[in-house]
Amino acid sequence: MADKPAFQMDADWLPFHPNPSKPAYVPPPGAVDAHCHVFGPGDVFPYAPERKYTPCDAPKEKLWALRDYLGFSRNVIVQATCHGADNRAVVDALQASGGRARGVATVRRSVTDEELQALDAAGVRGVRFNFVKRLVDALPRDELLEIAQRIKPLGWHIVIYFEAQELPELYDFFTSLPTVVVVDHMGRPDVTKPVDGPEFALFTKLMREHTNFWSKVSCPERLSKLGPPAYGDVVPFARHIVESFPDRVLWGTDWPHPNMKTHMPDDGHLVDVIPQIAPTAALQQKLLVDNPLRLYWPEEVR
Ligand code: 0GY
Repeated sequence: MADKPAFQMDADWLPFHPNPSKPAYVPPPGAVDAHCHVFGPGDVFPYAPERKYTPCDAPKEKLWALRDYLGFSRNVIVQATCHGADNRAVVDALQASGGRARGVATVRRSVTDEELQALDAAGVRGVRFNFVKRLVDALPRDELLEIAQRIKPLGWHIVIYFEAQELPELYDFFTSLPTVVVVDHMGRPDVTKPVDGPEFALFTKLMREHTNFWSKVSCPERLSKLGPPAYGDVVPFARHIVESFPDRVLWGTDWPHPNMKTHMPDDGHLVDVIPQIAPTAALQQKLLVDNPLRLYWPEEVR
């Protein structure tokens, strides 16, 4: 009898690209893919009962192979909602990475100091607060603030994920957070609206007036209406953020691209967008090397 998979990927999901193209763009030495995930494998690291989707397995070995193929040196592995607050898959990957990966975890207020210390020892450097309603049931804000105060002494930061239409309501809460705050995917702008319009202006105001805020200029594949390979409608948004805040931006593949239902990006194409959004070697060095090292490997920065 054939083995039944422990978890069956959602029927409307696409698996990650099996053979991405080799990018024409060559990242600088030491480049960091600062937003990616590992999923399962589900029979070893089960998906969370409260998850809103069941992904394809995307184990660490595949992530290392992609890192090397695309010309990157290191990864920042971000806990995804399908694993809830069970960080074992991320921790396993960090411990197997030989120091070449750091992580962002998800915790609840029930986390103990010993558990936080163990995550830190494994290479976790932040927690993620997710406000995307299709992905999570919202946690009470007092719980998030409590977690923020507990992780601050560790020198960790907070990664926030939200969609642009939610920013007005969340703005004051975000600016009350006591650590560095990294925004996933530029706060998911609606790229059919103007880059100098009021919606994106609120996000740039957040970045300009609160210098503890950083942005990932990632995920053109989620934001674009024009689509691959150039994702040309997302480029002006990302380039504006990179040029305005060159010391507070990060880039990542978002592999294995959870919840992509219409097209699965070719990761080589995503890498080839980098010189469009960071058009000089100096900006690329900050985006891909200097900034992620400052946040995730500060002990290497003099
Ligand atoms: C992403 C995006 C998504 C999912 C998650 O934690 C997650 O489940 O991050 C998404 O569906 O937009 O950042 O990879």
